[in-house]
Amino acid sequence: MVVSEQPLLGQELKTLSINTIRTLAIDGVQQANSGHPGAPMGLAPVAYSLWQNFLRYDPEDPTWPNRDRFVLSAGHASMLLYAVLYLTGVRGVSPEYERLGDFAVTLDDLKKFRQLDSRTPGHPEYRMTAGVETTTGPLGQGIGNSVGMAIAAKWLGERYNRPGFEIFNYNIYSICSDGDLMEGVGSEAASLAGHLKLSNLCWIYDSNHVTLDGPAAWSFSEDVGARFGGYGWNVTHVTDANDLDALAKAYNNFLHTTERPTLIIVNSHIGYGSPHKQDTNAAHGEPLGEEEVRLSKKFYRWPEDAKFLVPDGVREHFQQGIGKRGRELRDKWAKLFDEYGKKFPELAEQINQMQQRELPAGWDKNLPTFPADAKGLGTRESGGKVLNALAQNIPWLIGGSADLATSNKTALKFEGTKDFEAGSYGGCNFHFGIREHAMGAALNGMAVSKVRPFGGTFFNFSDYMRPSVRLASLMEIPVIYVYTHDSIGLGEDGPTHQPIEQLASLRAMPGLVLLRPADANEVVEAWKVIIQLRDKPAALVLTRQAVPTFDRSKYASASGVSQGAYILADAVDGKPSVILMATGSEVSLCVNAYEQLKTEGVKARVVSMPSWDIFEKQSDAYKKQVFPPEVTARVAVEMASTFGWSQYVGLTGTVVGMHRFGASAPIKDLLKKFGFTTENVLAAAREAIAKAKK
Ligand SMILES: Cc1ncc(C[n+]2csc(CCOP(=O)(O)OP(=O)(O)O)c2C)c(N)n1
Ligand SMILES: [Mg+2]
Repeated sequence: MVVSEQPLLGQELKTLSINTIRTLAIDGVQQANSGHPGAPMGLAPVAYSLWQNFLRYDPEDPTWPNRDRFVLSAGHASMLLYAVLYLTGVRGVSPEYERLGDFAVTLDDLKKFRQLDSRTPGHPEYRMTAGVETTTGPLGQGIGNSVGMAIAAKWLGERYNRPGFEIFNYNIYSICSDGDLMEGVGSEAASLAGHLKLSNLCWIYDSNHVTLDGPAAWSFSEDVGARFGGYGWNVTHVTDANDLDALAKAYNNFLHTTERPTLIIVNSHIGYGSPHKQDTNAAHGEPLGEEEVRLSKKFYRWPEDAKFLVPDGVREHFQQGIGKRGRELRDKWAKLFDEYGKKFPELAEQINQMQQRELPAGWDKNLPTFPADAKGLGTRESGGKVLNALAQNIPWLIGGSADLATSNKTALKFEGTKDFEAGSYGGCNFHFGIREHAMGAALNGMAVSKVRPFGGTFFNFSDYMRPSVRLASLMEIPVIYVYTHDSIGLGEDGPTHQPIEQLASLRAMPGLVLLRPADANEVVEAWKVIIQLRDKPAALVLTRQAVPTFDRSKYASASGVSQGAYILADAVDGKPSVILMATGSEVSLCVNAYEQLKTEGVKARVVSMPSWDIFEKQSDAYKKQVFPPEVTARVAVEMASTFGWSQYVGLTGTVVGMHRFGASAPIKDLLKKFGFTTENVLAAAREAIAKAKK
């Protein structure tokens, strides 16, 4: 290697810019004394070429709806993104998606990498830093999200573009690492993207032959190109990450590819410029150390002692490139959208509402109400009816199922509905296939694209997508999960399909709104709550089996659902000697027990409790009204793990729940075996009353 004695001199602006990204990453990690410098050092030219010469993105407005999306799926390389956001001068945005005057990332933020309350957290976080399109870090999720973004872009284009008015034609780029491609969710997502022929999607695979523990060859030896070829992707190679011409050729190749997503396999050297690490392939998820920082900077012909150095001309260089191109593109688009608004006011209005996460006027018209019916219907059935009514009113409420639409009742069936499929992207019915995890990741990508996505599967298989649900909660995005077959009540499919601990575990997830309605009219109310959420994902947990539709002239209105828990039936004087509480299908057992107790002159109260998390947000006064502290005789009934119920039944209360996995049998046998009968609830109630009297 040739090392000049004259730092910075003679470097072309592009080299200078690339080395600025590298050294900012090095210094940020070193200062934080934690993080991954190696990947940004290797990938700097890849990001530089993309942002400076290809990305259709205006740093002045990171919320421009038709911007190209950049997803750093290898979230551990976050300093790469932060350095680029700083150097390109991306503007700040408020959590309400309003543009701010300040910058998304300042030099000061780079110095505060990984510090409390900084805008440069360890891994990129959506809503925390403008320009971060989605939260990444858990490998595989970012590329999974990118598929959802590509889906949304195709859908928006087909739904809203008109001849001469290409309002949506943006592309999605994602940098991914060995880890991203090893993770199952990445494979599911790639398979789905290939199937859907998402030509607007480009993954840039950083093939650096190393992972955290050592050489990638220790655990990864497949032919990635052949694999993606098999998925139906366009696969191209760049043999040296530092070859800007080859990178440009590859990006152009992507731009000219139709009917297939593109994978660009880039061979790179992790920690490029840091001779020590390169030679040893040593562990790299740590700062370089002062000595190696110097050596690397020497290699880049950088002043060895300079820290966070941004040479004159670098930021201006980015302004001349992406800044100028982006501004022109956005200006042109703004004029086009103005014209579009005049010609197609209704469509423009929809786009604007979507961008603000507003609901169209009349979103709740024609919602069904269900008459009292002792036999009733499965909440999945009523759920499907409400969903269909809502989707008719909200054109961007779109989604599907992981191959269980018939069971989940998530298919949209009103006049004019179509499937979303390869080559025909305007449909509202999505077929995610048996890929729950990729569905979860794609739903997140769709949600950050501002459509309102829903996805269904059996409740038990929420486990298969849980990492994506968790990220939706962390990102505060309003994804909707329709989980049916919510208990042992699903019957014959048996314990492999019967959820037990899923309610408890999802209730433990911060920010997720979970609703398990008791009857058809609670389903209507639950959907009303969910559809009005703007910054929270929601899980709607529904039965397979029929549940009675309560007579609301006799019992309280289902509107109580909006408070999370409400008194459905009460003692005449409002002073019960026992409280029976339940969610979902078990509420009717409590109602039966209540009616029986009433005939015996025992004063009971039934609390229907579809959502713990919503109830927890109510005032103390309301909570005490529902659960008066002096009433200690309490019984909870839920066909699930009892974990957590003690906070409502108290130390002396009883929980009729599941303490083991279920079994394969007809529902009536299961209910009997596991004690979900009116008799058993009655016995528990009597016992609770007796205990409280002692
Ligand atoms: C799901 C998940 N598992 C584990 C990790 C921890 N982790 C961070 S980076 C990394 C692997 C790094 O290898 P690679 O993906 O090739 O990235 P590179 O180091 O080459 O940039 C791991 C295991 C993670 N971020 N996400
Ligand atoms: Mg690697």
